[in-house]
Amino acid sequence: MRKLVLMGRSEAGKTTLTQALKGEEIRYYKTQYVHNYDSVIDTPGEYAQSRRLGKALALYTYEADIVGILVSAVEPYSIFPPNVTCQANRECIGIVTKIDLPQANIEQADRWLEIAGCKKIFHVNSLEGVGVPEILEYLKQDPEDNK
Ligand SMILES: Nc1nc2c(ncn2[C@@H]2O[C@H](COP(=O)(O)OP(=O)(O)O)[C@@H](O)[C@H]2O)c(=O)[nH]1
Ligand SMILES: [Mg+2]
Repeated sequence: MRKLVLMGRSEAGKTTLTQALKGEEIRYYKTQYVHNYDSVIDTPGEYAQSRRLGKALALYTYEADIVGILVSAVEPYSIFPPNVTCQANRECIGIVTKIDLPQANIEQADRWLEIAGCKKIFHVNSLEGVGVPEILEYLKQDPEDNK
């Protein structure tokens, strides 16, 4: 199973998705430090939101096989600059969270992730587990198969 590191602003849904991917009971807690689970690395949103901590985040990229860039479907703007994925020397995937909310704008979130440089984008509702099996399946794939 390939290792996934999740990045995104606070409240984007990183911790909830981590719990869903790991099959844990969903419970809210503020992420104060980096949680390193078996195959998912959860990070605090502050890391993605500040330039200085962004460098720290780059280090976690080295520990992972895939970088998951999270944008919730209800975010008012994107924190990811165009082509930011070039800065990671790992494969990057986009993940749109909170697709279940009535005010969700999934197309907008897709567009932001495409601009950030994501080629593959998943849609999830972590509370109900929608879209979670697809991500797990993707992590299980052997990258050699895609060559
Ligand atoms: N409706 C809905 N709420 C979600 C979803 N994912 C996360 N949330 C909620 O969004 C809030 C922030 O989630 P959290 O995982 O802590 O975000 P983090 O700061 O990125 O780790 C919590 O209240 C979650 O219950 C989702 O897919 N759908
Ligand atoms: Mg968190």
